[in-house]
Amino acid sequence: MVLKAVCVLKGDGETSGTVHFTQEESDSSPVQITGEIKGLTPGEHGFHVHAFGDNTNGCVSAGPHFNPYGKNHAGPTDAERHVGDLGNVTAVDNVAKINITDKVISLRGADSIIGRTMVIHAGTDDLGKGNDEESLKTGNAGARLACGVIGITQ
Ligand SMILES: [Cu+2]
Ligand SMILES: [Zn+2]
Repeated sequence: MVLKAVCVLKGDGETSGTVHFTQEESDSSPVQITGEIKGLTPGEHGFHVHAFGDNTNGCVSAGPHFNPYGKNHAGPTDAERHVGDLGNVTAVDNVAKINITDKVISLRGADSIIGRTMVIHAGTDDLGKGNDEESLKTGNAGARLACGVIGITQ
């Protein structure tokens, strides 16, 4: 069965959006991610799955990047990365249109992102290439503008 999930991102400011996830039958099928985030400054913004589906204290409660295998932070195409590392999305005229296919995240099994939090950041993710300690943890992507818990939909 095809599995679908959705995430509504909200924050303290003007940034908001909706992201849809679709995965075919098998656990190892890639996940198609589509959607739109508005209220962004033009340019690249870090976009990750964070570990916890907890927004009790806003996006901070989502914790670090989803990293079940204790890896360093990197970009989505790197062999070693956090499961949650989806890289950057690019805003044009304050809107980022999202169309990503990712082979590492899943909607099922150990790498499932269901019940975790999607975060959009104020700054650009350096994809682990920033030559400092923080680059290997967060990509120096800066403040969390908006976030939302990823849930199953029909
Ligand atoms: Cu993040
Ligand atoms: Zn990461």
